[in-house]
Amino acid sequence: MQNIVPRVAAIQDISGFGRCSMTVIMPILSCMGAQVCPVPTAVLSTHTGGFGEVSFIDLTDGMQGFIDQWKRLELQMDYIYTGFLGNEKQIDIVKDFFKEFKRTGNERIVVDPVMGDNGKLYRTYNEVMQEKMRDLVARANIITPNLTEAMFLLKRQYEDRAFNDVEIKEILNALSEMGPEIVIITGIKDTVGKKVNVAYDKVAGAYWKIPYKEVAAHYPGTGDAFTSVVIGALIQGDSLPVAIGRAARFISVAIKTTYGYGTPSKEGVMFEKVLPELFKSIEDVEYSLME
Ligand code: PXL
Repeated sequence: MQNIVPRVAAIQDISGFGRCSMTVIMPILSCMGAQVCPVPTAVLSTHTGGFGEVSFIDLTDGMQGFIDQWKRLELQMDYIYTGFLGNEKQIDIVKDFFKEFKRTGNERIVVDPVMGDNGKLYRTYNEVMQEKMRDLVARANIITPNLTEAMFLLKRQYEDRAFNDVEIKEILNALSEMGPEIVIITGIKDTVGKKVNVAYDKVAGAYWKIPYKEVAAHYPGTGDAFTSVVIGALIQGDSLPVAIGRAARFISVAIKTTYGYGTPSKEGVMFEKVLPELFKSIEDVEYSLME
């Protein structure tokens, strides 16, 4: 780590209501001891998942100015983290951002290829954007797709079924061959009937499986919270499986807390109530090595 307080450049949108992207990432990473340096890609009145017509201010043309001034200031980042990207040009600019701020070689690039869920891509994700996202993923150190996104990146058919260890390892390998040395896939059903997050660390040659309890409700922004906790935990020096285990536990507690109040799921999880989870010991974090 290069900075006394590790820096994370977060290239993300700001949605005024609905708890996703920047409004989730900043508090979580701040709690975990990182300085978040936001590069806002757009400002929206709410996220796009169910609130009707959204007021949308596109900041794509302002992003280059961030790169230019940060370069003049010779700012050094420890992590560069991108998620939901709204158009092709943004992906091009993010690629440029990676090039400019990979200065010492120690910076880690985290790409959460937010493209879809449950076997479907978001409406905005045309063929060109998918191809550009593949190129972005190739430049990342760490990627965190869900199973839907993993399959689209690999140009494979999404299947809603259980996967055995051999199949899981093959998917992880195929994604890491695209470039990233750490691949984390969220939301896979394994053949024992458990929901698991899985990971491959190419340098260590290790495959990990981290179980979690599935909850009936679906809340937006949980992917952003998941990746933020993983980054925060890695910054704190946790191993990869422990970082994923902490992220899974945080999401699970946040969902459990929220579900009980019966609030509309589009309002996201009440993570504000469970931030103290991030300070708890890691002893109950479950994981196993895939042989
Ligand atoms: O959490 C992903 C996300 C980020 N930003 C916006 C979104 C979504 C998911 O729907 O709409 C604006």
